Amino acid sequence: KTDPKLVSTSKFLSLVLRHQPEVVGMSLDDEGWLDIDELIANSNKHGKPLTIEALHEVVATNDKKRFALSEDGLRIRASQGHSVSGVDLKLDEKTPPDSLYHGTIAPFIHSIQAHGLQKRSRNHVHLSADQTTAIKVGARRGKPVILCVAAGVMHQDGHLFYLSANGVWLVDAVPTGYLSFP
Ligand code: HQG
Repeated sequence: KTDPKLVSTSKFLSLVLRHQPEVVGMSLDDEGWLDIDELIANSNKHGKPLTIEALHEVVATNDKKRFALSEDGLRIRASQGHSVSGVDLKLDEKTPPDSLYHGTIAPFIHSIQAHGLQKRSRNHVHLSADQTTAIKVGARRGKPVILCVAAGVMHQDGHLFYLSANGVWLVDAVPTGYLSFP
């Protein structure tokens, strides 16, 4: 159902817009944007064929709506998932639902119990609004284990929550006291 060419374009855009814009000789601006014309020119220059049509098709059809265009349609960015430091998406903080979920795998549980959820290589810890999504996130790594986060209480205690344009909840960390383990 998913066209392999679009998947490969999506993976390439994830690499450039979240992790390594330097592979096409570019750097993200403070809010994570790249100019689309420059991105296409630089990608082609670096041997990564990218067309405006493929880019727009990925933005429109991507299963997780990973990428967003600026209002004027001239720039593109990833909606979440960055590891590039210094990117501030300027999301408004938002009151989360009482419970959010995090999908992980059993080998990480001991460390998560000790240290809470940490952002590791990314700029935020990613939380899901529903368990089905969390199961998919965990299943990327193995047999999923779903943790419940007491997000409402955590928010009342002063922790800031952000909701990405594609519906992923982002926090700086989840201390272990707010986690329930299965
Ligand atoms: C784990 C995908 C040990 C954490 C998904 C996770 C998501 C710890 C891994 C997005 C830990 C980090 C993000 C601790 C956290 N000790 N392990 N103290 N704290 N971990 O990929 O949430 O398809 O950075 O459980 O759908 O798995 O890329 O985060 O397993 O939205 O668009 O460390 O990536 O989206 O892994 O996934 P990640 P994630 P995309």
